[in-house]
Amino acid sequence: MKQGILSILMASLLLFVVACGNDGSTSTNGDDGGSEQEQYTIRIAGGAVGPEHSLTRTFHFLKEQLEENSDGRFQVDLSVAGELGEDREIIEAMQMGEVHLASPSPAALGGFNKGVAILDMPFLFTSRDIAYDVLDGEPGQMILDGLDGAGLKGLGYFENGFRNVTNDTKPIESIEDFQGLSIRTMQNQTHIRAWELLGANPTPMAFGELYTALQQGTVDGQENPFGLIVANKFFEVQDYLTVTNHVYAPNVIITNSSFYEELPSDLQQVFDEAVRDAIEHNRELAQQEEIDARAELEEQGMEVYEFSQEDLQQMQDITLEVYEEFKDDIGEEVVDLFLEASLE
Ligand code: TK8
Repeated sequence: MKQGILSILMASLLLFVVACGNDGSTSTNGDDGGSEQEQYTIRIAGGAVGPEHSLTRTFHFLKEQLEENSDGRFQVDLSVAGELGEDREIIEAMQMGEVHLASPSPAALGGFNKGVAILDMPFLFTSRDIAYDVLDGEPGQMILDGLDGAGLKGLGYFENGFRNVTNDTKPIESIEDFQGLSIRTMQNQTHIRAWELLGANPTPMAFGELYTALQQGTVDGQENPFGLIVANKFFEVQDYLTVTNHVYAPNVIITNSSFYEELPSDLQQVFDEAVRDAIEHNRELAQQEEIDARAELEEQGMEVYEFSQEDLQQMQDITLEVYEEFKDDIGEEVVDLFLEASLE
């Protein structure tokens, strides 16, 4: 008799526990409109830029901000070591709703909005103050708005930094030294063309392939901000660094627009504020990283050369041709707006 009562009690307890576990508190991304206690998973994805790079550290900061400021209603998963591939694969995953926040380089977004290519143009921004004013102002917002048609929502800009040239063949001390060097570029036509005009042999490839390509001598050199050169240990396979600051590179922060639109308004506000705080934090990290990384590259034994003002002016004059050649492709209104704003 007792055994029978015990079995009934255990079965009832099990049913009660199962019932509690199905009260709708499972996390969702707002597919059903979401009640106020609904939880939302945010997957942040990033390419393999290195665990200590300012962008990776910014994603960890953003995770903290989103989870803390939403009282846990946002649950953030980080895939920021290239687990989901490089920028292009990440953007595709976002369009499929599998990624909810990322900050690819403009080159990877060029297929969704031609105007984005203006952000990677040579010598567009000659200082951070100008870059921040333009990116955070009307010109930058125009580019973000241009992403709407691709199911993406542009949120703002993180900093990749000023790009500089490394190679393992010879010191690059003037423009003439670019002649015949095979330089890896991002996969965008404006960079390929700029390096052709400078007399180099541009080789576009994904960032994740770059270290091996440098190690195997597939390319002689590459160009990236000091922080990425250090975080990916390119100094192990590159002997010479030339400071040109030829491009100020931003990363474009994006979310999946339907994910964002389905958030309750209070969580949209938490989301927006967290991104704004992350931008400020990122720029502080990136500025300090540039100083620390350049010192690190010298400590690692790289020979560092700086172009003279005359060489920099010559490099800028030569690459100005890219603006003419791509003005129609990028959009005359965009090019003119950015050029006017960056000269103010
Ligand atoms: C990192 C890249 C990198 C970019 C490049 O995923 O490809 O050289 O500068 O930031 O997007």
